[in-house]
Amino acid sequence: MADRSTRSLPPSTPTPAEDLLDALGPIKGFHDTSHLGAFGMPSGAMTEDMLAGEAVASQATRFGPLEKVHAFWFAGMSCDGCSVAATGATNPSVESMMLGAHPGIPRVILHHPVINIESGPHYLRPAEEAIEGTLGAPYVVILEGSIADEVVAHAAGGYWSATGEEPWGADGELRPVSSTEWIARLAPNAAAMIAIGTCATWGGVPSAEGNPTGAMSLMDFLGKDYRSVLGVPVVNVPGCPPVGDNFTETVAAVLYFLQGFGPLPEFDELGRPAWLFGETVHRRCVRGAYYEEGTFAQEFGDPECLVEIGCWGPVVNCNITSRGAVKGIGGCMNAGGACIGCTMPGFPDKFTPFYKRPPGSLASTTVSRMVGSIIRPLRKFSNNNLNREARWDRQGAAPSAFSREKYEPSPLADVGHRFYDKMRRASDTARGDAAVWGKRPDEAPSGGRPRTHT
Ligand code: FSX
Repeated sequence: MADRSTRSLPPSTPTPAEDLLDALGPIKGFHDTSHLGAFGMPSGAMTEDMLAGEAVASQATRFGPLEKVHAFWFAGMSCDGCSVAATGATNPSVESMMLGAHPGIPRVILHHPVINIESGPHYLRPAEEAIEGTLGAPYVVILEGSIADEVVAHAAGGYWSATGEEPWGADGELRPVSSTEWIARLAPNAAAMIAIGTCATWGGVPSAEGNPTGAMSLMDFLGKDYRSVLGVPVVNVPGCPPVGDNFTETVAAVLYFLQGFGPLPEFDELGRPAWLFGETVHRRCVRGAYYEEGTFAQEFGDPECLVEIGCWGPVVNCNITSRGAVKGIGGCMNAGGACIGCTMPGFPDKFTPFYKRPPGSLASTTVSRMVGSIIRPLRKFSNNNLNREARWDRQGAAPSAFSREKYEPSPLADVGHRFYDKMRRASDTARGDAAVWGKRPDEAPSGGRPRTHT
């Protein structure tokens, strides 16, 4: 059973993590790796040892007591898209953190089932040492995918998702150890627990209405009173999949804190990095101005605002429009996709049916259309004038071979432009009795014919 004394505020009712450990009972010992051999080359070699010679973290660059921090990556109910997103991150990259290439950040010893070269019991050994308290360095735990209710599966003699086997069955036989169980056993002594992706942060797709797994988030599993040994609540980096840089940047910020090199970064009330999720998609959307002018895409491929074909961006917290997907490039609305709210706790149930107009958007798009019908022609009117150099106004012609027929403004538009220009210059403290329309006197170019209309 878990040592509940490590929890700073024991809850009055058991958390799902405590329920699971109660159901499973205590650990019955670990593999004896001395008899296991290499398990097939090179599975016995450790990634940590292989990279040690290349790592650049040193006393001079780490600026703190920690030379390394272990990061245990587990997958619950997931599609592994979070692993793809994280390994595609560029700023910082997973590789650079594994090499300790960032001054102030300790070297990250990543234990990832896809990335590492060791396998089988050799792969599990560091996690066993973390549980035993013999790892010799602090560790963080990263979860992708949601937590399945393994109490239900265990009672039926099975499991939902597992990482490796341990001799914890009856009479010491090997039993698959669920990712959920690893999480429950490692959480009490972790330096930080980090959920990556919407499945791990809120429950996501595996917890949608009708699922049989009882899937839940890491926060739901550990309970609201959970704190790491350094007092950090569960950190959440949502998105389905998340932006890779959002994850690695958050990990880097937490590592700076663990190193004592910086404060704990600012998280919002749900444990999201506040600097990444404080704005809505719409506020930084490349299509936002179309909304303001009341023009909307009617089918995919149209350039305008996507609200009427199912975009929830105005009410979704996400930075995909400003950060892009990978290396600042791509991202849903930038590439023509409507926002389906994948970063939000209400996803997916509160956003279905996908690609249908959100009902609440009707009022705002109607108002936007009304205002836009006035604003658009006025802006077009000014835009026409501003696309003309003042000399061309005087000459009455733009010297471009691309000029369209009737490029010159009509007499009525010309009067309007003159009137607008007077308004503009009313606040010009340097104005004088300019003879030349559109320029201040001291800037008037010489030459040119007076403007005439023919
Ligand atoms: Fe979930 Fe992660 Fe969505 Fe997939 O592993 S956040 S289903 S994109 O990738 O867990």
